[in-house]
Amino acid sequence: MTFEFLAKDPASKARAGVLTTAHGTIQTPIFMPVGTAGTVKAVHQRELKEDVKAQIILGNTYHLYLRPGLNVLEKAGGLHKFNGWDRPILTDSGGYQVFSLSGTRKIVEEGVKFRSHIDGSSHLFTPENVMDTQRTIGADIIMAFDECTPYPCDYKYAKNSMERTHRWLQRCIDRFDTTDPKYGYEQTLFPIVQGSTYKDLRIQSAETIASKNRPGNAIGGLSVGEPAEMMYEMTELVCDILPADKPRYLMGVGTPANILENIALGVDMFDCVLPTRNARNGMLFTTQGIINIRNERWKEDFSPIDAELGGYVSTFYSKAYLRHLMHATEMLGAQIASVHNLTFYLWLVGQAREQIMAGTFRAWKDQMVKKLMTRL
Ligand code: PRF
Repeated sequence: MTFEFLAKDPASKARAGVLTTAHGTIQTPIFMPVGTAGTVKAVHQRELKEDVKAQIILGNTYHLYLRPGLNVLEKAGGLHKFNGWDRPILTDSGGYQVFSLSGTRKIVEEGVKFRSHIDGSSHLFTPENVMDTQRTIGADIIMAFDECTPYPCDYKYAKNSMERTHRWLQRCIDRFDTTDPKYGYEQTLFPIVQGSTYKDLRIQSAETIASKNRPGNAIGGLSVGEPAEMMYEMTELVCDILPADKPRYLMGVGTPANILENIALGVDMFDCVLPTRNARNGMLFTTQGIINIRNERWKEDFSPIDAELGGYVSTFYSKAYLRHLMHATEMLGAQIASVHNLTFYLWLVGQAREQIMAGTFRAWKDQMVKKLMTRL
């Protein structure tokens, strides 16, 4: 994997680049739609390519390991072959889902013992077997096995957890570097910075992660309930330490405003369930601001969902029709809303990239943040 640095905004720390993987290139900054169980919920692959213009999607180790399971994925020839997505894929390690989803779990030095949220069966994730699992899934970018601390988190717990995450990282690296890809193309391992909201821990973690000298780095443990200003403070601190010539991925972030603010601090890659999850509840992100399509206000509004955004679903379908579908709990409602929100997110990072290339990002960002977070 290579990262070509193309431009830096003069008035912020925003950067534009190109990431090249075995399944194609990614123009950064980028948003990656979340496809937890090998599918971006309610959006099929052709729409992802042609309407959303997604360049890379996420998969999840925890979900894919439990269902359909490694035997099926291996027989399919990996996730790309299984789900028909031939562009880049990134898999999260399960180091987050195991904490947020599984019922009972126990952290030991060896790894995490947990029960499946599907059938209650017992499992153990270790740094080693999580690397092996991600080799079997076959994602282009795979993530280290970490612990995402909750917020708030006391200092002592955050420190112990971070130190364990660092020990786990070394075990991930040792395993990854002594195993081969299963399907003949290169995979890349990203380590993850932790350290909760403590500056000294974040500095220590960023320095440790930077010293591993991997082709890309991630920032975890943020957007877990802390105030946005605190997240930005941590992101800036960490970005200033992580190498400038490698991509930086901020995990699980966020709102359109969060994304623009973090781009301004030097982040290149984002993922979040927000555009798809909120779409299913009727919350739409548009070029004019945020709307709840279920509101009475849109009952007889036959204008396009978002004429300025363009794209097929956002211009073809009206607000009134989408409102009706949502109220009738028709599946098409969730589909249209999901494609729309993802199209908006990809449009937003594409605009950010153009503004960075033109050297005008900072001023554009400041006015966009206000506009996008207006509730209509
Ligand atoms: N670690 C991993 N995945 C994650 C996170 C993390 O800290 C977050 C935090 N926002 C989202 N997804 N492995």
